[in-house]
This record gives sequence, structure tokens and C-alpha cells, in this order.
Amino acid sequence: MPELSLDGLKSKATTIRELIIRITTEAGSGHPTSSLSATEVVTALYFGGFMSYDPKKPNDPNRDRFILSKGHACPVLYSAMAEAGYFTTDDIMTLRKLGSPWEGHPNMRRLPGIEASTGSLGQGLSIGIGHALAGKMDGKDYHTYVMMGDGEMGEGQVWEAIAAAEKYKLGNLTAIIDQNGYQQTGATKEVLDLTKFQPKFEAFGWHVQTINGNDMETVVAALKTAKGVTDQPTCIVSQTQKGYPVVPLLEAEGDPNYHGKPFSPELAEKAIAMIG
Ligand SMILES: Cc1ncc(C[n+]2csc(CCOP(=O)(O)OP(=O)(O)O)c2C)c(N)n1
Ligand SMILES: [Mg+2]
Repeated sequence: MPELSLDGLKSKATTIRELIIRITTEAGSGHPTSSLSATEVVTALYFGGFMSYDPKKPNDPNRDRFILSKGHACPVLYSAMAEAGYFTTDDIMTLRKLGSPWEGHPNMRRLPGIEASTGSLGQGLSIGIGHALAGKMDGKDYHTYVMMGDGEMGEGQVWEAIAAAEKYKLGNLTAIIDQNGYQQTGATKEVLDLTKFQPKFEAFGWHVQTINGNDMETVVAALKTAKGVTDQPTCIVSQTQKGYPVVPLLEAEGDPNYHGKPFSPELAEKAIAMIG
């Protein structure tokens, strides 16, 4: 369980962002912008001392769990896990290639350390509740984290799960909403405006924090607070920018959402220069 300093975490996030761009550009498909918005949170979870894990023992019953419910953002997960030692950066360069286990959505049957096969949006929180409930029943003190997208929050199953987590008082469960303002077909506010998440979760009996999810210091502080809440489930509404920090390049391309589009080799080089 590495615990990097703030500067170490920022530098790790930069490395992970470069990998996200390189592997999706090499694949010629995938979701770089959905991955870039979530990079601070995923980096802090794996490298900020929050998640207890051992890449050599991916099935350790005491490990903390991270479920990427917005599975299409798996480039950020694969990149963080490669940095953590679950597999290599050469491995993840095979992203989305025929036969590669680094599929376009995480497949728990093919890769170590993947807690749930996701991609069909709306299911990850329910799976996370299963882990959290099992942990309580087994008397284990692991923590379960689930990341969802703001567009994903339109799925009805998510709201059933939110109610169930409160019923079972799952203080060992943290939901993170990557509120990057966009989903597949446009701005989340315009598609289905559920975007004021804090009062909704509070009404369901959750502890809630709304933060700037692209600021590493703030992310670390919020994850610390979440870990300290043990009698109710907690939610972090992580307000981010889709494609952060290369949004100006995407705007210049005429598409700030850039959903499900890899960067061309030229755009990738510009983006990596901007990140560095
Ligand atoms: C059940 C389901 N419906 C539709 C899709 C297609 N889809 C893939 S990504 C996406 C948008 C998700 O938006 P959001 O949750 O905000 O994630 P972001 O990419 O913005 O991080 C959609 C609709 C899906 N994967 N699953
Ligand atoms: Mg979104």
C-alpha cells in the first residue's frame, strides 16, 4: 500500500495521464477524456495510502476494493494498476487489441485485481454493496470504493443501491461520482438534470462531500474524511473537467466532451506536452 507525498501523487497522476493517452491513441479507440477527469481520485486511492492491496495477492480476502462502475474509463484503472505492479505498461499497450485481456471495459475473469466486470452502466454500486455487506457479515474491516459517472447516475438501479446502502448502514462503503459535466450525448444537465447530487444523497441518509476532484490536495483530504465516517455510507461528489487538463485542446478541436474518441497521434503529443 504505497503512500506517496502530495508532490509524489501529482507526479504519479501525470504519469498515469500520459499512459491513458498513449494506450488509447495506440488502440485507436477508447475513452481518454472520461479517464482523464478521474485521474486524481484513482491515483490517490492506489497511491495515497487509502487502499490496502498487494498485486501479488489480488484475491486476499482483506484487501480494499475499488470498483470502476463507469467501466469505459478503464484506461485510468489499467494505467494506475500497471504503475502499482499488477501488470506492465507494455501489457496495457495492447488495450482493445484482438485477444488482449485489457479489453475496452474491465473483465474480472481475465485480469487480476479487477473487482467487477463493468461497462453496462448502473451496476457497480450494487456490486459494491455486496462487498461491503459481506465485509460486515464476515467481521472484516476492508473498505469498498465505487466510482460512477454523472451520466451513469441516470440509471434507476443506482438509486435502489443508494437506498439499500443506507438501510444496511454501510460505513465501509464510499461512492465517488466523477461529475465531469458530460455524458455520451452531451451535457449531463441537458440530458437528465440530476446534477445537484449532495442534497439527494443527504436525503437518502448518506454523508456527502462536494469537492474539486482535479485538485489532488482536496481529493486526499476528502478521502481521509470519508474513511473516518464509519456509521453511514459516504459519497464524494468529485467535480471535475472531462479531459482535464487538456480541455483547451479539445475546445480547439470543437468538441470539449470528446466522448469515446482517442486522440490522433498529433493531438496526443500536444496533450502530453501540456500535461508534462
Ligand atoms: C447501460 C448502459 N447504457 C448506455 C451505455 C453507453 N455509454 C457508454 S459511456 C456513456 C456515457 C456515460 O457518461 P458518464 O457516466 O457521465 O461518464 P463519463 O464518460 O462522462 O465519465 C454511455 C451512455 C452503457 N455503457 N451502459
Ligand atoms: Mg460524465
